[in-house]
Amino acid sequence: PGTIRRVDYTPPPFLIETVDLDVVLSPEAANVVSRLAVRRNAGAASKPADLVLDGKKMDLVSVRLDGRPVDHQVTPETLTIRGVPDSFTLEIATRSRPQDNTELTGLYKSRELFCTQCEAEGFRRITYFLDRPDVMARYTTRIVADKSLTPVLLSNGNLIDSGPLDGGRHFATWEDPFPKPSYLFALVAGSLDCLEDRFTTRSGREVALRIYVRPGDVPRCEHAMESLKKSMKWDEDVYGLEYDLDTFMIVAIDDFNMGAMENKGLNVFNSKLVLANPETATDLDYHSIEAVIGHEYFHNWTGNRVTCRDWFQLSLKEGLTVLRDQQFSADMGSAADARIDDVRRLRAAQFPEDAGPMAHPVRPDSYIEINNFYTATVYQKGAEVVRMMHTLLGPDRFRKGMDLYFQRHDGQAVTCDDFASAMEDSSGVDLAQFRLWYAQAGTPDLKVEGSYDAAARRYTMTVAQSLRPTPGQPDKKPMHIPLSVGLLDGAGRDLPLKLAGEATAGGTTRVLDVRNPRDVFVFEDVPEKPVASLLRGFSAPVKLEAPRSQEELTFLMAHDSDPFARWEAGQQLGARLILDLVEARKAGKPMVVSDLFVDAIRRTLDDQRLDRSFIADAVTLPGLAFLGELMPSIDIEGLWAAQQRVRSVLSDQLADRWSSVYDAAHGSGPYRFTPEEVGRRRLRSTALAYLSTDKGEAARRRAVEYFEKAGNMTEQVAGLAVLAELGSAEGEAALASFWERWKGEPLVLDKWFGIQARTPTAGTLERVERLVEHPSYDRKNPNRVYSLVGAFASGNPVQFHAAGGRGYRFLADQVLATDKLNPQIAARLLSPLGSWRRYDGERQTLMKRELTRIVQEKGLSRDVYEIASKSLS
Ligand code: BAL
Ligand code: ZN
Repeated sequence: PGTIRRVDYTPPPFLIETVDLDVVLSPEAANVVSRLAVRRNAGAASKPADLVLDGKKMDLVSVRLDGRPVDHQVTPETLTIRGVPDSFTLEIATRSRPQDNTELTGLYKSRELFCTQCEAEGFRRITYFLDRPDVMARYTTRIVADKSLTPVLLSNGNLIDSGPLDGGRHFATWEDPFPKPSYLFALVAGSLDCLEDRFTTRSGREVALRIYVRPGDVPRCEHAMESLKKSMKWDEDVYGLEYDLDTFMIVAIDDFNMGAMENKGLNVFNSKLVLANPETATDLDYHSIEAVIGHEYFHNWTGNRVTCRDWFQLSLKEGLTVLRDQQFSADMGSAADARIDDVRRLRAAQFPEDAGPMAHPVRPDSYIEINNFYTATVYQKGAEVVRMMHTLLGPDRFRKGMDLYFQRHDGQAVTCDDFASAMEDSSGVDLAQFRLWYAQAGTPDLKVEGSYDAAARRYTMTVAQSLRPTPGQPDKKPMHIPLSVGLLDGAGRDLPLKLAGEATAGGTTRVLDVRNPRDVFVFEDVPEKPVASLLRGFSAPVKLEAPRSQEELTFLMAHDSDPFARWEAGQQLGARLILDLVEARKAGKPMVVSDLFVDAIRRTLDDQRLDRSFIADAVTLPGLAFLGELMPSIDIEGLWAAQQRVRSVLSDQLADRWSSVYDAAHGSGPYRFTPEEVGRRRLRSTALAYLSTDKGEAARRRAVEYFEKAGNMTEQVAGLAVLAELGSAEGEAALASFWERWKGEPLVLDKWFGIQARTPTAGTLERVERLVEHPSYDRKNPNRVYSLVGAFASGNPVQFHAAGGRGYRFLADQVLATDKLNPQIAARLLSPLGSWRRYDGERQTLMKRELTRIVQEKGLSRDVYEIASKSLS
């Protein structure tokens, strides 16, 4: 398969002004007639005689130019119209079979529902088109279908006509007044119920809000609707951005490759990100629904009104929109928890990606299959890049930059550079060096050292940066890194900060501009030797190394005024301890957990000033993915043994604390999704997990009681996970009763599969192998595949990497089987095998063997081929 390169971009030779679609749906086929108003693009470099359209996996029925037959040629991926004039109308009729489309891209069926997914290149499976984001057209869509089988007919924009037709059929015509790229086209048709509400924008537009779901699911849409209204209000308040159509629709679909999709006026969602009630959804589900409803809604401006010139610019809309959804979540709940969450996610998924064979810049330089670039780098690191601009400019100038961006580019398809220019031009801040964040892959290493000169009352901070080579980028330039810092006095108070050359001190947190391989910052009038608080708020996506004693970290854990840095000090302390234990274990020495660490956790649990959510974050040990990144070669067995050892010591030595926390965090009354209640449940579940570490009789009884008395899904799955890990008869009984109760609820059943797949104890792989054969396992349903195979390979490193390589073989088998149905999902499942270089020699051999087996498979998709071959190279 060929490689597409960013530098080869050229403007489209033709533009399409309007698209009139006639879509006739029946159980046998979808017949589409598309009328395109085409003209040459005056801005194009060349003037080709022929028009080449994209298209695949459908039958061409007819093609006419200005009403007449025309010379044309079809290949598996193109339709070429020979000798076209400067301006013309093209009418193309095609036919496809949505019911056979298991790739879930283009037009397909999810159960009895017709739906579409066009990003990135799905529209070309519906009709022949210039399927690229810089071709923006106005769409009118007429849908015809059987009225009783398919009562609801939806597309983008406003409904302008509808009515009955002969033969029991009916039609609906939708018109979207905003020019859009084809990837934002959507169509949904089927039997759906609807929750309806209204929102009045601040300029007085009355917007009808509709959430469509399968019959019977309307009562589970309240939270999604509330989240939507909050998102609409928030975007007006924070960014001055209003909604622009008379209706905003969301449809929940059971079979969906992504989380959700921001189609203009008609968002299509994975049902797990819409449906919620306390009995079936967890706090995490509630939170994700709010965040993703926000994310897709915010795309209306950052993505839809201003879109991407080409797919290399994907982070233009995704990085920015993730930042916006992160800001929204921070404003809706606890900002500290939200930030800790962002960083955890970044470290667990993006840092390993940046250190692996698929490492790519936030704005990639090349791809074989664009669907493989909907990555943590483009999304999460992309958000960090925009956040750093926010940090460098400050909130007011950042907002001015956003205003200028919309003023300049509304209705256009633009680049990441255009975004940076708007920020630069509105603020006067030079972002020339900063733009390297878009171009260079890899996570920078930052080494920070401090020294205090008592006589001169001066504190000197030396910062050294480096960036390792990544595939295709052997040499790197120094980056512009905003490093947010503070200095604490002996009582733990923030000192006022005055940098050398400044007349007076200003503020207690400063953002240092790190720009060189080595930078020195001098703070003056420092009255005593301070403790430095570094990378406050995680001001840059870097790996920080600073020689700080355990005492200093414990001090920061207790006193830092920046909640992120406070949490981070505990994580660093925990990580250092666990890594030391891994070394001790390797050397055959006992794994001794320092009292200092136990005391620090005890103090955190006793600290009355902290909210429960923060305490739960702070007493949760660093995850295995994060820890693995800190090792030259990942010793997964050692990490697991060391982490378990620390857990067990904390469990024993703080048993009274866990018990009292567990008892005190007992809830009453109906479920409420508030920060306080979420924090209470989290802390209680965390305490339960610590209390269950010894697997004793009392622990088992407590866990059973917690599970059985759970008044909501959050507590039920927390209890089930603990019981599953305990194993024993209680674990099996809980799994069986959970199954019995929830076998009719697919989204809850996903949790049942997921908990079993993530259980880190021996025997899990055998269980997962059995579950693949379970009557409820469905390889065609992405949620189910992720909940079992994805959860095992990506969420259970201990068992996936168990000696012998059986986990690797299992994954490769599943990837190959899934690839025949849905290449996008298969490619995503595959990524854990790409980390083979990070493991010992024996595991390397075993992982490479499976990758090689995959690459050699006949008929492999482009998606899987790209990941597997790049992983091996
Ligand atoms: N655009 C694909 C789904 C999302 O990021 O919103
Ligand atoms: Zn997005």
